[in-house]
Amino acid sequence: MALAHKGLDYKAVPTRFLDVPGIEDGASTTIPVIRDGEKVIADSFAIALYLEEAYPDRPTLFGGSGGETHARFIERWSQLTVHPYLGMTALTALHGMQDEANAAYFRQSREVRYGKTLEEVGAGRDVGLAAFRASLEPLRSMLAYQPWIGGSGPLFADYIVFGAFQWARIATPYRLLDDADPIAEWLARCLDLHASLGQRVSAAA
Ligand SMILES: N[C@@H](CCC(=O)N[C@@H](CS)C(=O)NCC(=O)O)C(=O)O
Repeated sequence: MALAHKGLDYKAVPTRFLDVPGIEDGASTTIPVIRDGEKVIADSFAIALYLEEAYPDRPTLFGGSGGETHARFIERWSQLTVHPYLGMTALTALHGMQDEANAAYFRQSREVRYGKTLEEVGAGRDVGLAAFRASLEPLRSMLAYQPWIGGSGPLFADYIVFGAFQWARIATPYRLLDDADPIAEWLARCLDLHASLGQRVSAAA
């Protein structure tokens, strides 16, 4: 979304978990990683900061230095509040999408991270749904003031949270939000951005 926002051409390389350590001579233990000429950058936020600095004449991803620091708050909120529950809904489905070797790696690494089996993690999703929806209230009530986290148009902060929901959307059909929820409407707007880029990956059935 950040690359599309900047209007940059790119080639995407889908990568399996076990292939991540081999990317760009071991540049990172996680994806995304981008190469731009001689530059290799890992981590979504670092990539967005790099794009902002390298392509200042393209549409801004942050709207200035205050936007960069505020976006870090959104990123921390997304990772610490939004991601854990989305992971709970999506883990077993993500496991089911892997080949044998990647499934074994995914199970082992995630079970260590969560301290439970994947099935035990997933079993908490119905019980946790109402609390998850309530935890999104700051975003929901913000949408009564402005259509995007970025204000009148989307910024990287929108893509951070959208990316988390997109991860769940392509993994599981589990209904995270009520259709009438303003957050569901905002997600639909995100899916329409940049020639409906987000819709090029189908929702899980
Ligand atoms: N905060 C990082 C998180 C990246 C991340 O966790 N990536 C996962 C996949 S989406 C990964 O590469 N995991 C590798 C592994 O589990 O071995 C970012 O946004 O770039």
